[in-house]
Amino acid sequence: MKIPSLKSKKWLLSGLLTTSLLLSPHPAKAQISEADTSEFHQIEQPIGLKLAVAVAGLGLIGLELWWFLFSQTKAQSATASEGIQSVDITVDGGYTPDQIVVQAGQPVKLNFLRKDPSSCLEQIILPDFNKAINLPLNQTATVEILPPKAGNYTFHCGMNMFRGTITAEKHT
Ligand SMILES: [Cu+2]
Repeated sequence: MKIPSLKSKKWLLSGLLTTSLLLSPHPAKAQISEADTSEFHQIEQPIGLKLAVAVAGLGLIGLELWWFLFSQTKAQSATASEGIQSVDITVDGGYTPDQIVVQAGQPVKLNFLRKDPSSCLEQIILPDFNKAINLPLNQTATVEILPPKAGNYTFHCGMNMFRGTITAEKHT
């Protein structure tokens, strides 16, 4: 019984929408009868607006797609040596790389090299591992973590303005 009621709600909504769309040009139509020359003017504007909205929508979709593809290429896998994985992360106006792929259940050394003097990036916080570390300027600070299972773990600056993700994958 739930599904039909949901469908009827949708029908009701689309019905209301259609009605409001049909009703909205009425004030414009009233004006058209007074002056025929204004007809094109009155109709052109909504079409231009619709086109603008459509173009803006497409632009947003394109931007999202670009962002998705772009951020995918930025992901970097940790290099493993004698059972310990390590990643060098440069801290300069954010984190590079900000997406790190590691193996779950194995220790990971995150070597943060902070080049940015802003206090914003002074602290690095790894909430999932209960770690908050101060990063000295122009020095490498190593943070060791052990992602217990596959999943995403985040790290961020002291004010949570810059973020990065550690993706732990299952053993293969
Ligand atoms: Cu910050």
